[in-house]
Amino acid sequence: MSQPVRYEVGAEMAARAHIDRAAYQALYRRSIEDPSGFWAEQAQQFVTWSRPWARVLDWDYQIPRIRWFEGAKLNVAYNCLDRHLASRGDRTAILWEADEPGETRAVSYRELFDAVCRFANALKARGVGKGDRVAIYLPMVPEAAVAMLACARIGAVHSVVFGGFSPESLKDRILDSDCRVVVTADEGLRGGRHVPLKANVDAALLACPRVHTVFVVRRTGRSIAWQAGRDLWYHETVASADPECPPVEMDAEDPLFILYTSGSTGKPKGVLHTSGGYLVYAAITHRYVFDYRDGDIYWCTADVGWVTGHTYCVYGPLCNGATTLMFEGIPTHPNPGRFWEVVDRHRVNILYTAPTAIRANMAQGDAWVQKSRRTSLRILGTVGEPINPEAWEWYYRVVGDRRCPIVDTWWQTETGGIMITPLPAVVTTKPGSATIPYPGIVPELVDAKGNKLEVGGGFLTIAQPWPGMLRTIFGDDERYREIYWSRFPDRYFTGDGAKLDEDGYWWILGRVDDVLNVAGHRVGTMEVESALVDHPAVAEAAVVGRAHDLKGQALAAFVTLKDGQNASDGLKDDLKAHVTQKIGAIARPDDIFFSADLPKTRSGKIMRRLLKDIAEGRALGDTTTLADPNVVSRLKEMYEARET
Ligand code: 7RM
Repeated sequence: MSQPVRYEVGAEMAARAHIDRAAYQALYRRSIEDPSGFWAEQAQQFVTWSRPWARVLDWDYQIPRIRWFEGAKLNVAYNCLDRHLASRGDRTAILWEADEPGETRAVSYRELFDAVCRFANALKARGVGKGDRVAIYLPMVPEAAVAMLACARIGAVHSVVFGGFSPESLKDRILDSDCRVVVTADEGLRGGRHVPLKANVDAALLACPRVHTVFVVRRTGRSIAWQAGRDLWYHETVASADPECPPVEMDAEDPLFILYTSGSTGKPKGVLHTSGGYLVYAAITHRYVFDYRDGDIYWCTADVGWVTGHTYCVYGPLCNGATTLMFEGIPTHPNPGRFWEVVDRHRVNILYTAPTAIRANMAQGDAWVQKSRRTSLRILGTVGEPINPEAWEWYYRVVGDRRCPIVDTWWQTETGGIMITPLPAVVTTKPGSATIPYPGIVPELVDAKGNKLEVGGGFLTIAQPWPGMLRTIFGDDERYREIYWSRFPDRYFTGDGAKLDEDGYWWILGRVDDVLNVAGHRVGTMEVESALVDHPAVAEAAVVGRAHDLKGQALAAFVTLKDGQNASDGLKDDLKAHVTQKIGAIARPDDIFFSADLPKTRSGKIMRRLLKDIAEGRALGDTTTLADPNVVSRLKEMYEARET
């Protein structure tokens, strides 16, 4: 194979960055030889603690139980707000760009502090205290950050639910973590379309009798249903709330948030993160991976409903006193030049986005990018799925004008922050590779038996604990142990396959479990299958991913109907709408294919691997274990003859 293209670190970058090559090598070595010393130093430097820790790390992977900075006390909101007031109270904390171009709001650290204190008091007035869970179902508006930080201030645990999820998904998440309070908006606004958030909450709450309070942010002002006693306007509550709210002193290991993510069963997992370790990890990675410099305008395009929005729109940047740009809209509204217009309008220095957005922009042609100047840009980042080298090159050449290093950052909801990534002044990049581990991170490649491999393909595991790691799955310690710690003893299993090349560079290949990555979002095949079989016409369903130019993966569903049901295009649309209604539009199948039989093993297991071969138009793999090998060859013929 020919050597992949490489991009060397630029001279200017090497001369000015926080961490250069020599510093990285020293830091990485130290982090491995003396992890406790290394992490203690990072924790000291980036976070203000009200009481020091007795022990840096207490790790027992038999249980498994991981405790970082044991005995230490802090408050996350204090770290993101109060301590910045004296030095940068008037600096913009959140720079908001609305869905409508040019409609902007700059919220200073002082204003954000004031809003957080008031809203924290409003939560307290409704009985919310330390350890209580609060659901946040908001669009990309500054109030989302206010609500998260208000929870952190009083020790409540937030569970942000992406605004694109259906009432049913919202209901499941509210019930799973027993949230009693919900924060939402009248509507969301995305690409000019109104999203009925409050109506969705109303529908979800029909099945959540313990929710007693709904705070409603007024975003569009359209009329909504109102339940007196339960529903409260956010703006009215905040205006009349007491502005004094001392931060609650929290233990380093007290929970900060729960965030639901897809796994290989039908039920999403409530990934639990705690306070001290998560904040340290969010802050250090934000500073060094993006080479964040004081005064930079930093823009992460992720929604706060995903972990990237938590760590790199809110906690990392605010802990570092940065200006974080929050964008409500979408890349194509009102035209495909929107991202670049926003970059120029706000003089963005650091842009962090996803391969799916890069490919969508690329598909519109270079002219939309070239209308803008982009001279402010210094660093470009990507996250969410493997980036194909063509999209990487385009991002580098057209968006960054060959001036800006690209950081391709691999991480997960579970890891809390970036794990494998180039540092912009350290690593020669190879398009498509997430390159090397962040200091303190020890990724190891193993084969199916758990033997460590030095090079080649295998499973990606992490051999040492790190402060940002998840602590459990909310309410289900056993599932946590089973999913992450049982497959390979003594290691965290990521669920990803990867390749390690001769230079020690990591190439992430994608999930090895039944989790798909659609446009950078995790979707469990089982979740979609459960939604399909929930439809009265469906007997059985199998969902697989197939390659898709823009979204990375698309969902293909093979469906067997109940006796007496007729396959029709109308039913296909109906099933797609059903999945959208059950889970949300991100899980809507692209293809639905009706089939009288599905390929199964003799023990009755559906062989999704073969369905994937069919959906991707490949030759069929091994069919010898099938109960009836004819089923699959017939299916393949019919699939290929289908009308699309
Ligand atoms: C941050 C986030 C996690 C899964 C992960 C991978 C895939 C993420 C990259 C990537 C290749 C990357 N959290 N993934 N980043 N694959 N290169 N730079 O996305 O929990 O929603 O998804 O996403 O499969 O396991 S997530």
